[in-house]
Amino acid sequence: MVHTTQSDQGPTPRPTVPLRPMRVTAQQAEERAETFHALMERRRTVRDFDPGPLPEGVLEWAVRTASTAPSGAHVQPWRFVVLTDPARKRRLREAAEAEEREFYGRRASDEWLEALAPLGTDAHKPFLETAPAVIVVFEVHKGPHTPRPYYTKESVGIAVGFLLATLHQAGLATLTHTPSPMRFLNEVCERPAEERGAYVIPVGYPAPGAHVPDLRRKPLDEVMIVL
Ligand code: IYR
Repeated sequence: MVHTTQSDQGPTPRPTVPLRPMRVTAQQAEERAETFHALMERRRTVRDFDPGPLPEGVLEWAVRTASTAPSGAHVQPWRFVVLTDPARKRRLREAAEAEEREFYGRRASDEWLEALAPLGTDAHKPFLETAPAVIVVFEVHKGPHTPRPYYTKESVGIAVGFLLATLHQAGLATLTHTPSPMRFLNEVCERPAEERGAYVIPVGYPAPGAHVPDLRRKPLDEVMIVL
């Protein structure tokens, strides 16, 4: 049954449906939070991919899950373009590397390059071809057939968080790559002007023996302030 909520002078009533609350005991709540943390704690950004294929259906589930993210005015201002064709991935790599050569050679400040040094990144982006799939995430801005979004960056960022978490728990590795500027992504992905590339995310199994930077996560008492 569809209900409506109405206050005295509030806005026009809208149809509502009963919430299906997730009921867990206090003990289960902590256990589940801790278990999820143990899973997420093992997520790492990976730059060395095994070219082997992805299990069927996982990308679809991951995009469905990403698309459950909250968004400003529920506009859902995201598109996830999946590239698997080698020729297309090559075009993506070539265009991204052209921008990255500019970035590392000219645009980046010394301060920025210094901050990146521990990650060992440079203008070479072989993973854009090695990874069996690359998901290019677009923000959808106002256009002839699309409404004006609100909090676009926040909404798409949250959706990408859901995407990365889902792929990780499915055993797949990802890299959150952000070539800049990203206009070339419209052409490579055949998307209209109102869509703007925001993330390039290679997805695959990590290459056997893959290494990652020796990083530490900040301790809780540094990132959480309880008042
Ligand atoms: N987009 C460049 C540079 C880069 C920037 C940041 I901030 C990083 O955390 C990593 C890389 C690149 O992808 O190499």
